[in-house]
Amino acid sequence: MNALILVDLQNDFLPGGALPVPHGDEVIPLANELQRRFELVLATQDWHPPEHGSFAANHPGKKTGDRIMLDGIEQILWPVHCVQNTYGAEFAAAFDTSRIAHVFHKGIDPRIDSYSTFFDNAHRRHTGLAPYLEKRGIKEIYLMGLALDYCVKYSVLDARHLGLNTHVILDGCRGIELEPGDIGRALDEMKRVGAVLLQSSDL
Ligand code: VGL
Ligand code: ZN
Repeated sequence: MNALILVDLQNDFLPGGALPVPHGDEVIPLANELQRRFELVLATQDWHPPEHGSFAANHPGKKTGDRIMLDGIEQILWPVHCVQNTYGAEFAAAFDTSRIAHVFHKGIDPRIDSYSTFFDNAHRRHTGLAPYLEKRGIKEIYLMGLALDYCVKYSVLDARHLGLNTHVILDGCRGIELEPGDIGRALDEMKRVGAVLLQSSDL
């Protein structure tokens, strides 16, 4: 069995949101359409408490884009985004969530960020996605969503680490490109670990 994993299609990552991914809204129609083609559809939500350590506002004197050490690992500081139970953390209104079997939350621990939908950035805790897939015998996953150079990339690296056959639907992704070239480097890294990069028209 295969699974489609729809990554972080939340208001704050869309144009007008707190941490907008340029053109992020453009992937929603594809997310809606592709769900019919998969036996299992899963989704993730970035889901931070207000005191989360990745928010620049929680570090006096620091600003978005600064890098700090957070509980022993390097952290880029972001604007306040995807705060649990707020509008910004909700799925985009145009996103059809009716076929989603389960939603996995990440970034809940205030002391550590979690770009990956599998593990936090230091692999201290998992989100439950890996055992969920294992229990159902799912070895083939297809990912799309936001942001290509953060959540999608780190999810793909972890998925390969777990030995999953991992496919990235490129026209279903958009990147932040905080530094010029981030998207290109993310594509290279995902390829290097053996992920299959494809277009929805290849499905
Ligand atoms: C993400 C930055 C901060 C992501 C989450 O899901 O790509 N990026 N938090
Ligand atoms: Zn976040």
